[in-house]
Amino acid sequence: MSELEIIRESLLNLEPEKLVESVKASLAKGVSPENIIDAITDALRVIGEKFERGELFLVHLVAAGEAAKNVISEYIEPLLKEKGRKSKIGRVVLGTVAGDIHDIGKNIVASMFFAAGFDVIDLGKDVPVQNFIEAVKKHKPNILGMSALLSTSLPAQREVIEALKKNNLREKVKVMVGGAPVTAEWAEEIGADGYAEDAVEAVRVALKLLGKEE
Ligand code: B1M
Repeated sequence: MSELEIIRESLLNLEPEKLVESVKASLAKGVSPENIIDAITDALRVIGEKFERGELFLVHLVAAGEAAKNVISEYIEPLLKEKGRKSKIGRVVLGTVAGDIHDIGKNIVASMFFAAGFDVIDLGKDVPVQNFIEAVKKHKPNILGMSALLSTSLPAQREVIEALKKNNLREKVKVMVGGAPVTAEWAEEIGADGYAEDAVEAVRVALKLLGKEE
């Protein structure tokens, strides 16, 4: 079994200690943090599907989420942040929208933005519409990023964009959206400026929106 398969299996079997060991072993062998994230994301997707089919329960979803979040925040995010922090490029305000407590992907995106040279103001998860607005007023970011993982929380991305318009802030900031159920079509429909499928693409899109492509 390859290193990445062991990572995937440890998470699928809900074995947090084995997951940590396999991530450490993979890093020691030179496997890239990005490939490790992909393996973890894939296992989480499968766990989510099993949960949907009633083959796993909420307790399993919680355990898998915690195991993934712990190993990523302890061993992967520091590496992403270290990776050649570039010169200051802009400021991003980021958060998971109201009603949604999924933050693993949002945290990865935050680390990638940081590594690319952005100042990152992370508002956390379950962020009310008004908090995004206040943060845009206070921090004057170049980019406002919103993550959503639930079909029920997706509309909150639209609500934030509408609130930006009401507060005459829409033209002052580029809006990016992401998260598993988000699509380019959805981003266009709600009037976002950019959408990205993963964290690497998120940085690419942000740089493009600011006219700073590498
Ligand atoms: Co939840 N959950 N969950 N969950 N959970 C999903 C999302 C689900 C798809 C599982 C399923 O049924 N298949 C499903 C949603 C179904 C739907 O709405 N269509 C679901 C459900 C139903 C729920 C609950 C309602 C369950 C319940 O209570 N009955 C509940 C909701 C709680 C709430 O938010 N109010 C819930 C709770 C949880 C846990 C707390 C247990 C845990 C989250 C822990 C945490 O985040 N701290 C959890 C988990 C772990 C998942 C799955 C299994 C994994 C999510 C994840 O972390 N993926 C998930 C299944 C799935 O996603 N397929 C599921 C890995 C992560 C790296 O990917 O977040 O997509 P992702 O981020 C990526 C990209 O999307 C992108 O880049 C990231 C990195 O590459 N990206 C952006 C993300 N944000 C971006 C922003 C950008 C650009 C790109 O620009 C700004």
